[in-house]
Amino acid sequence: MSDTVSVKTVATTPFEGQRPGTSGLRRKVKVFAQPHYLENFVQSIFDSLEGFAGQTLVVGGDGRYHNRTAVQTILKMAAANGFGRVKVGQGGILSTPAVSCIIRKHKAFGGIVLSASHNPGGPDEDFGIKYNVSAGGPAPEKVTEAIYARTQAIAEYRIAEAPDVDLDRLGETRLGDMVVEVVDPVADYAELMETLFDFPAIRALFAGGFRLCFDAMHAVTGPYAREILEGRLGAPAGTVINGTPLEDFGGGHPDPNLVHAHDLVAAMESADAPDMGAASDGDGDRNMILGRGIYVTPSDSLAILTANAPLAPGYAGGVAGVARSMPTSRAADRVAEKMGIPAFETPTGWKFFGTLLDAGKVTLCGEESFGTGSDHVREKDGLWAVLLWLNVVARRGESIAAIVRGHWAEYGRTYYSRHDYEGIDSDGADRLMAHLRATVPGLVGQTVAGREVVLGDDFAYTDPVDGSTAARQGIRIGFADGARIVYRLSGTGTAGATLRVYIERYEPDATRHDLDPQEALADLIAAAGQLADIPGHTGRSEPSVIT
Ligand code: VG1
Ligand code: CO
Repeated sequence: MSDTVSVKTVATTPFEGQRPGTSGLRRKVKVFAQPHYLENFVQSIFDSLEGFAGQTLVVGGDGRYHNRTAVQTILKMAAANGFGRVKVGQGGILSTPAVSCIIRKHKAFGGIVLSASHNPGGPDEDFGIKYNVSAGGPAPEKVTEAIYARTQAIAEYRIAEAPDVDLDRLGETRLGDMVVEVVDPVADYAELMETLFDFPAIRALFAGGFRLCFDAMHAVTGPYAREILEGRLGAPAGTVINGTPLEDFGGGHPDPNLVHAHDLVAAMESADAPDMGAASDGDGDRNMILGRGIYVTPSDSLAILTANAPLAPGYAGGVAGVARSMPTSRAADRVAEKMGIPAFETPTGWKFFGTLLDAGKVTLCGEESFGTGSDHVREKDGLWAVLLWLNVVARRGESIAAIVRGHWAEYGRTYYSRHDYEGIDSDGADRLMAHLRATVPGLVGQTVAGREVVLGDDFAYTDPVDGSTAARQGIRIGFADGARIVYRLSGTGTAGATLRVYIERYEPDATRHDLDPQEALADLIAAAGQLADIPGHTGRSEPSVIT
């Protein structure tokens, strides 16, 4: 290290429970702000990696409360640990897909994403940190487990003693021997989007009067959406609402669903509703798509985008395969079957798609939790999904509702809903899962909700590329007619437990494609509650969020 900056080695002791969940380590800000808490985790990341001396690290976050403080700490620790360069987004801001894009484009060693995604932000709310590998995706479990093991043995960390870096001024400065490069958060990402989509066709769509309302929910996608939609594609000013990132997301949950994206839902229900509505989450990797008078479930969105992706220049060569997380509906499988391409079922969390994408086995991936993405990066990507939908609408010349209904008519409709029971008691949640684990295998061959049970297990996964395994990924009940009930506990929450119940059924008959999903699934929903004794284990008779 240069003589102007000295490195301090700080003695520390382990914190309990620094095990990354579905997507990194997420805790209350007050937990992260404790002395040494963030430092221990960051040093544990570095201690678990090899060969990064002189290499580039990408750092950025969704701009939530504590983001800037954490970025400064990470910069000083990266310098003290021997990185050669850090690319950091201006203001400490980078969306999750932009981090992935920048890592790949500039062949960085890896990246650190600061986000608790869809969880609220602010001094009393949530913060998070995640490590991404050189392919641009979330670290696989063998890496996150090594990081966790290190957190349990850590005795010291290294940090440069230096003044804070000016994160608002673009360009290069030095922190000891390390270069800090403050980059435009949007530029590389926007350039990538231009290579994937038919920008002239989308520009013509907007020029012809097509109206979109994009709700950035006061989170990270505001600057990206403004530049790409209103800037490069010529959508009218005001297309992007809630477009300035705020540290507390305006007090809301930056979760793009019908419950939390209320400004968007109000716009879509108004007399003068736009043609399309969309929203993204805290860190910009989720998306919700609405048409006039229609809500596109994320599972349907994956299926429809798989069928239509070749309309976009980036996918004109075809789709190699599609992957979905286990609780995501099987709508995409039906498209894959018809297209003659493979379909994969993985555990929940984008980290499980990485090997399939790297091996070229799949082009598109998706999760029921408003996550869609492709091989262009190694994260799910909210704005990418919006642009692909715009590309499809522009090229087909049909409304979103017509595209969705046409898809159902061709492939059948998969009625789908997720019921979340948030903030329940952890012990009760564990008992509920133990009860299911013990009883569900015995249901096979029995009749439940008028259907024969053909599958009852706790999902275990073997990665078809590298052979790694993951057990206990969720209870599955499968029926002879294709219906399913799935139960799992959230791995992203920071208080108590959250039970997620996923219910689906297939309806091939086009005369029955206009039911309310809650009604269409009513018998399965009732069975799901009884089989798990949800009221008995959670004390709740109703879910807190239905999507
Ligand atoms: C949730 C979703 C999962 C998603 C994860 C991270 O996890 O269900 O599909 O990958 O969030 O998304 P869980 O364990 O709470 O069900 V994000 O947008 O928070 O990075
Ligand atoms: Co997210």
